Amino acid sequence: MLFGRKKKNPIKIADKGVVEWKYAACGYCSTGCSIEVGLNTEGKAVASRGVADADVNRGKLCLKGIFEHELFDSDGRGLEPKIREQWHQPWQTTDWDNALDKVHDEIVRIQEKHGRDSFAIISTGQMLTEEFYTLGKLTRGLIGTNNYDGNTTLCMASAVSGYKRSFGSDGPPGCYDDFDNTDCLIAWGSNLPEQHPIIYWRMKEAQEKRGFTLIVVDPRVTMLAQNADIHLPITPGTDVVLQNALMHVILKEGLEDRDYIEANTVGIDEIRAEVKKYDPVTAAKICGIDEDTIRHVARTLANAGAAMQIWTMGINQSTHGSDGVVGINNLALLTGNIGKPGGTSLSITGQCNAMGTREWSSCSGLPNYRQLEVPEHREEIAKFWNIDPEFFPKKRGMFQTDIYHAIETGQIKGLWLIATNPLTSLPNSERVRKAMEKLEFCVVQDCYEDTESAQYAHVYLPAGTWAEKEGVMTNTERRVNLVKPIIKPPGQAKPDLWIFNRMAERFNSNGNVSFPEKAPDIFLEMTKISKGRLADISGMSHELIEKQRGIQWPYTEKQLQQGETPPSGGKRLYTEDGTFSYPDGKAKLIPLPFIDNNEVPDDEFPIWLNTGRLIEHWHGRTKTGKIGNNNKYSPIPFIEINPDLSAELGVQRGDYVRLVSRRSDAVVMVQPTQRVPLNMIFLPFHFHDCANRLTLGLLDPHSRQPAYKQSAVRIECIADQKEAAQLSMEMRKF
Ligand SMILES: Nc1nc2c(c(=O)[nH]1)N[C@H]1C(S)=C(S)[C@@H](COP(=O)(O)OP(=O)(O)OC[C@H]3O[C@@H](n4cnc5c(=O)[nH]c(N)nc54)[C@H](O)[C@@H]3O)O[C@H]1N2
Ligand SMILES: Nc1nc2c(c(=O)[nH]1)N[C@H]1C(S)=C(S)[C@@H](COP(=O)(O)OP(=O)(O)OC[C@H]3O[C@@H](n4cnc5c(=O)[nH]c(N)nc54)[C@H](O)[C@@H]3O)O[C@H]1N2
Ligand code: SF4
Ligand SMILES: [Mo]
Repeated sequence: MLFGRKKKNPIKIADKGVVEWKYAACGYCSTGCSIEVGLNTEGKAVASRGVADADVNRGKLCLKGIFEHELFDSDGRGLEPKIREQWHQPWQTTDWDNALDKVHDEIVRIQEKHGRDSFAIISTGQMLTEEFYTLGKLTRGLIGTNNYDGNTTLCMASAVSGYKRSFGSDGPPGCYDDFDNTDCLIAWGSNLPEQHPIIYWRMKEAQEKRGFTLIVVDPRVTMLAQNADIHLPITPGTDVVLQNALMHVILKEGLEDRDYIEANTVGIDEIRAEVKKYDPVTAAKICGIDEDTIRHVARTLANAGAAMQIWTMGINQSTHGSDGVVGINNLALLTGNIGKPGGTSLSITGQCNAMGTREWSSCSGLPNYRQLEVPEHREEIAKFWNIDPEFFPKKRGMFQTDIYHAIETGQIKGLWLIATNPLTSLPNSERVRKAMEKLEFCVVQDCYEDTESAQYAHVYLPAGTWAEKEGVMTNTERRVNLVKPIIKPPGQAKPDLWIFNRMAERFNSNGNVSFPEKAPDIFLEMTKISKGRLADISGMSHELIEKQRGIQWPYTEKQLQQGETPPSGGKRLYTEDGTFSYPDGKAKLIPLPFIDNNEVPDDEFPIWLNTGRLIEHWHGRTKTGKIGNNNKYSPIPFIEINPDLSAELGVQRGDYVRLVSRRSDAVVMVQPTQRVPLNMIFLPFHFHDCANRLTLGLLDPHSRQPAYKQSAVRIECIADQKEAAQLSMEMRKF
């Protein structure tokens, strides 16, 4: 009997009539894939493909990258600036000069009346680095508000804070090549196959070649967990307890790397004292992982030739987010796994340029990891920008999450939102809504005009997106890659850089501060102030970056002059003894006492609400909700629910239920699956007026990042399913 095809019909790929391919780095996630977009004879973008000689993705793209060209003419793009006196009035279209003058005048009015810091600016991880740098110069150098932060507080703040506490500076020390060299990988709270599909592919390929042990810590049975040698379905929010218990076993059994600890760290005695309290028997009761497994994992990690740890939002988005990162770093330092091939502590970042904003936006400090708190840093940058150093604040201002509380109290009166959509992405959205209504003035700068947050704006500025602009982005492994302008922004929309430069003219009437117009010139300026810094990019240029399909920092002028081919310079950080960023060159081992301070399920709200993402969608779906081939996989808000729980409730696949938390409620469809335990549901946060109506979002004390992954809800059945379907439709209105 014959199996398979009777006739050999080769798969035919439709000819899209591409006459030219143009280069860019993908604008979705932080993996940093190199893309080529195909244009037809009319100059319309009709196809995307992976770049074969790019080290990151080696020709591959995921579901989002492959349809990325469809973004350019998707629905809802902003085509002209808009203005209105009150947020609830109808919009009037206007010209750029009028819109920008209005924004300038309102910033000046509010600052004069209520003080410099009463106007806040919230940016993003989704612009190009030259844009971040320019916005930073405008905000820190001319506007002068200290309440300037990014949506990265919702995302990477705990990683930044944890790296700074452990190593003295931010900056992920590892790279994807570590997968090819490791003997053991622990993934903490990371759904790599769905959220970073191409990093996953790199990891999987390396694992199949070399067969290292994969350990996954996640309360859900994600696809990564299904592939793991050991899956630790941890009790939500207790990773620090597990980390302390692993350290307990390592130190008790003498498995630590004494030479490494001696040469590179301080604080071993304090760690020893703290982790004594976390014997596996005690820890098991809190974190839900049995004592034998804890011992086995500790031994596997410590005995591996090289062991690496990666993590994402399961760690960062917690009241112990920063501590969880320090815990990972502690484990890496104790076992001598930093700066060596296959031995690292690598934060998998989120947005395409989450790293670029950390390095260059001046959100929490000054360019290239300089700090407002350090007088020499203020002097250096003030001199370079030609401003008075006294104009800089002497310590960082509010985090994004605190800015909203300050709007509630009336301390902040005006807001400029750039490429972020807090109505969908901040926790407790009803509270955010009330804050937005209180603002005297709000300007939204977004490539789509139909975002939830634009409802509360007085001025809307239509921006270009992704490859309608030019500039660089930095990925998870510190690789700087280039985006080239493939197509012009639609209608009157303008690149964000153009918008910042026009705004700068209005604040820079004496012309003292220079604002170069073109991205390559701005990049050149950045290379100059990067010299000798951790993120030294002085050997890079746009041309070289494109030629190499991305270069990892540091890549210095000296390396360039010596003819060293990139990216050899910057694969790993802290490769030599004593090179950590603290003045003594040593990393800190920091004890982590655990205090259970989350919202936890109780009689009234008995179910854990875990929120996160799906492979096909991007955050608030402003982009993927408009692309048929992405949206069709999950057009409706739904929950993953354990089949035993849905049976107990008497609901079936496709039924709608109401979720109720102490904040509010939401209507969602039921999808029974064994991926979640009996006492937990998982709700993707991609839908408007849904997940974040329910979340509490308690803040981490160090990073001010919200605990999106731990809230308590109850599930109510709905008698009228038709009405429920209607309500659920409302949630995908935007
Ligand atoms: N398709 C797609 N890809 C994306 C994005 C997107 O929106 N769509 N967004 C990008 C961005 S900005 C980010 S930040 C990343 C996020 O990437 P990930 O962090 O990988 O994604 P999430 O789904 O937010 O959460 C990851 C996992 O954390 C687990 N988790 C929940 N609570 C805990 C806990 O207490 N402990 C542990 N150990 N784990 C826990 C969840 O069960 C979930 O499986 O993805 C990036 N990539
Ligand atoms: N419940 C829950 N909530 C979460 C999370 C979670 O796991 N659970 N994750 C959090 C995390 S990690 C993140 S990163 C945030 C993301 O939260 P947001 O920052 O709100 O996410 P986006 O929806 O990507 O918003 C980006 C906005 O920028 C616009 N945009 C895109 N490109 C450009 C551009 O080039 N220029 C301009 N001007 N605009 C552009 C988009 O249209 C969109 O409106 O959500 C957070 N919220
Ligand atoms: S893995 Fe990330 S960077 Fe690569 S194509 Fe997909 S969304 Fe883009
Ligand atoms: Mo994120």
